[in-house]
Amino acid sequence: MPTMLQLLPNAAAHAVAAAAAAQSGAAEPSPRTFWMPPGASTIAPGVDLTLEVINWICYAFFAVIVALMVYFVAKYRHRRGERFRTEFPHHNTPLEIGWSVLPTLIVIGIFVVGFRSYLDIYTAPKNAFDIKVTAQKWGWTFQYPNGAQSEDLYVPSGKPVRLVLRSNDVLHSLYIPDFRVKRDVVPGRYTYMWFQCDHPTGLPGAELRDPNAKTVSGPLDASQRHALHCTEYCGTGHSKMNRYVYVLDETTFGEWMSKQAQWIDDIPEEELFFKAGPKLFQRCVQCHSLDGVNGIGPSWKGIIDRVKAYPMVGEGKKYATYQDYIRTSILVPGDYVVPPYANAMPTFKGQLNDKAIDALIGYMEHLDDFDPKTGKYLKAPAAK
Ligand code: HEC
Ligand SMILES: [Cu+2]
Repeated sequence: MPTMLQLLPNAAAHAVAAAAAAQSGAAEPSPRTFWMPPGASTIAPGVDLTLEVINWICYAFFAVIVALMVYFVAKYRHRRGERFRTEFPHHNTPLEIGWSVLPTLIVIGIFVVGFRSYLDIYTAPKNAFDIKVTAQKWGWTFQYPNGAQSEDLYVPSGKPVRLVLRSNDVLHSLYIPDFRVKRDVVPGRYTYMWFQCDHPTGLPGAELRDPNAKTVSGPLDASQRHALHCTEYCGTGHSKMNRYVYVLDETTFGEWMSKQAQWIDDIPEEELFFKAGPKLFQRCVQCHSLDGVNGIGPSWKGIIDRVKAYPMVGEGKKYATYQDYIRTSILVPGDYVVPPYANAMPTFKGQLNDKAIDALIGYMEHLDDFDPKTGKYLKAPAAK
């Protein structure tokens, strides 16, 4: 544990780091301090400086007050045979002005230091790279401009990144301690957060990329990647919302993003329905359920049998097969609007390719194999 004297240089170091970052525009991660994990974003030095300044004001007052208190206790202690030595004091104008003015000045100082980083933190630069974040019991979905999706967060280094946050259910809160950013994720409203990290962490190790891996193990990148947490208790699975942030240099990030957009291409045809199905269903779950409860759209429970019985489905009819009908429902939802629902389904044309649609149809055909509440595959070896 560092002593008070070791802590002293932190404030100076942070001030230097803040100034350097402001000048060069490129910030190396700042080292771990007694209170804070390493600071890896461009705003980290400012946040840390604010904290150090406030802390040191507190240490100083603590020392002065405790020292005076001990001194007075000794000096004015009751001695044997002695009556009160002095009158009770009543009024002291210089003292009273002093203890009003001094704290006011200090608080104004804290405000100035704090407000400057506050402005940095709240206004995203115009050229920021947008990533959509959906919080849901109990996980995160990060969506990139090219349609790629991930469960850990991947960001490009050296440019501002803006996260557009929304929740599918309850209050969550996204916190990346190393970046010194935290924002509530509120159902029914968008919130925003931005940061810039100039220091790439690299891609996770092979184990981490295995989508079936239950645990994240291996020392490959543990020292580099940044932790990401939900910091709003959101139910029993709250702790499952701990993930990682990987910062990639621009080329690697571009490659990663295009590869990620094609994740489904690597899945063999016969494994599609259980490997891709639950993941794709996350795009439908706001409106469709698996358990028979109708929402904005009809539940998928029993959907195949229901659809097969439609009068316009069958050989020689408008839709030759039920697969045809479902495919059209996904690409051109208005082609047939199921009564009594509104034509409220967005088209997934350009977002779901043939393979993804096959995966979804396979999913609907095998609904008995999935948990009707969570949509998770029940036969998966790693399911429990
Ligand atoms: C914003 C809400 C919404 C989302 C998201 C949504 N749907 Fe729908 N869906 C509806 C509504 C409303 C209907 C009924 C009206 C209609 O037929 O267009 C419907 C109908 C359907 C039908 C026809 C069901 C039947 O019983 O005939 C299928 C199939 C379907 N959706 C598939 C999907 C798939 C697959 C996804 C995700 C990739 C999805 N939907 C996402 C709202 C939604
Ligand atoms: Cu949460």
